[in-house]
Amino acid sequence: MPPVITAFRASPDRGRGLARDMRVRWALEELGVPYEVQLLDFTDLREPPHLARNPFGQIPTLETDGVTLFESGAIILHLAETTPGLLPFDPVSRARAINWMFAAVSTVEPPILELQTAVLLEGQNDWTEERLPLIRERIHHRLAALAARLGENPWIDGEFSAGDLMLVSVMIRLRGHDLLEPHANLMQYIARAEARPAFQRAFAAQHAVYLASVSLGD
Ligand code: GTB
Repeated sequence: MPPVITAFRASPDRGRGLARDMRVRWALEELGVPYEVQLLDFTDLREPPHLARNPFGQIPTLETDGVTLFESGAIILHLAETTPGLLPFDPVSRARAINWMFAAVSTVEPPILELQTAVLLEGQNDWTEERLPLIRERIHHRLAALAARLGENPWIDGEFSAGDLMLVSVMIRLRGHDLLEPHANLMQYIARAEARPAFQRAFAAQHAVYLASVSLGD
């Protein structure tokens, strides 16, 4: 049986590839693993069948070969460890690629999420105006460090790996915030990743789900 992932039936990002099923779909496409998608409504997230998959009631999850996982990083690490294609075989290079996966979710992504929370969920508060420059500064520091390390290399550490997949997945959420623009090499890095056929297939698949939800009047 193919792996099954969960995703929103009607993603609030309107099919822009910002929900985290996108990164899992991308990894599966890179690895050439066929998969199925179980679409969930927001009400399904809090129901026992989904809470059994993820106690926090979030997407994405992965069910494969008797294991059920949540956390996009853990899912992609598991996929990359069980199917060759996203992690180098050499143990040192492999450890470094995994290092970048963790850097993406625990060092680069948190201030980006803070920005999205401040703008989308807490934008009505009178302190938002004061807080935004501080958050933007934190993101700027992370991006500057990443840009310096990337330099003119095509990928962050050798061949394209799950580390690049995760880094790009967190940075694409910065579109429209003018924070990537000072770093031409990061913009090129993201464009290079998005041009990959696997990214394109994953993007098209999640976008098709959104279009179907709109045509059903969701
Ligand atoms: N750390 C977990 C992981 O990496 O898998 C976080 C998972 C997560 O936040 N999932 C979100 C979710 O299920 C969807 S992706 N939220 C429902 C809930 O918590 O009740 C987050 C997301 C949502 C919306 C947009 N958007 O509209 O742009 C982008 C991203």
